Amino acid sequence: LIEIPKQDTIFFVSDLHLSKHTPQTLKVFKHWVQTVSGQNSWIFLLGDIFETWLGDDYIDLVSLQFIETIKNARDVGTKIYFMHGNRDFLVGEALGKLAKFEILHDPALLTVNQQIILITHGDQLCVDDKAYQKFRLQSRQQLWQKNFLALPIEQRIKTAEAMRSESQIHKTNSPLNIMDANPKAVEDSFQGKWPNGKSVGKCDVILHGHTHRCAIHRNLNEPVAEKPICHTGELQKGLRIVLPDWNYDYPEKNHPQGGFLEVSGEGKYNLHVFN
Ligand SMILES: [Mn+2]
Repeated sequence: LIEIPKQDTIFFVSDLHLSKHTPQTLKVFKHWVQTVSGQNSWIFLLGDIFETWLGDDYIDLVSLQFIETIKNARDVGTKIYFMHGNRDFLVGEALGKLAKFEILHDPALLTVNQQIILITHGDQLCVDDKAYQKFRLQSRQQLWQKNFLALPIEQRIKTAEAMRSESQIHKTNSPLNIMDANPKAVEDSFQGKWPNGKSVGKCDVILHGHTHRCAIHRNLNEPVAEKPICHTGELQKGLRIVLPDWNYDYPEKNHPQGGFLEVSGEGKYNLHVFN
């Protein structure tokens, strides 16, 4: 349980899907990190920051810039946490050391002004996507990861590409609703029962990304604001906030192009969406 002091501000982003094909998104992200950094700032990177992660031993130009950006933020006093997404789940302690961030278990709990926020990438709430959940279980096993990371880099690249196109086909052929958070899984998570059956502790607010369906939901699944331009309020019981994905490189593909959630230590939230 991470306790946020009253005078601090926390910032959450996810789903940047950074790669060599997203120079504009990387540029905006670098600038954003600089803007929000400082002594009383916390940044939580909630998964799929990278489009793929092939191992900490494979650092390309994009990851180099990421490392530098995060390290600089850390050096001015920002606390930085990283949670795995379904694309960058192989980010390891070595990268954490280089960039000076801490890796968080998914889910994690924060307390802000006596409210408990459960933060998660969000993929585990999409329980209806059985094929993905099966892959997730397998790929989070130590042995699977050890074997994958032992492959020569060319082979890792090939394997990742094959997995990627398989997942694209799966997405295209699946009904949209199985790619979203399951209402019952969300309800149970508020009560402290995680989709895998484990007890994680009750929470007041759930915050996640992954689905690319930015929204603020109250009373579980009733949306309060769908794709809001800027939405503010007080943290309260039953709130579920879904972070936007980022995309400055193929803007025709989505709108908004990015955004983040800001929460003050006193429990006020502000969902900023870049259009
Ligand atoms: Mn994801």
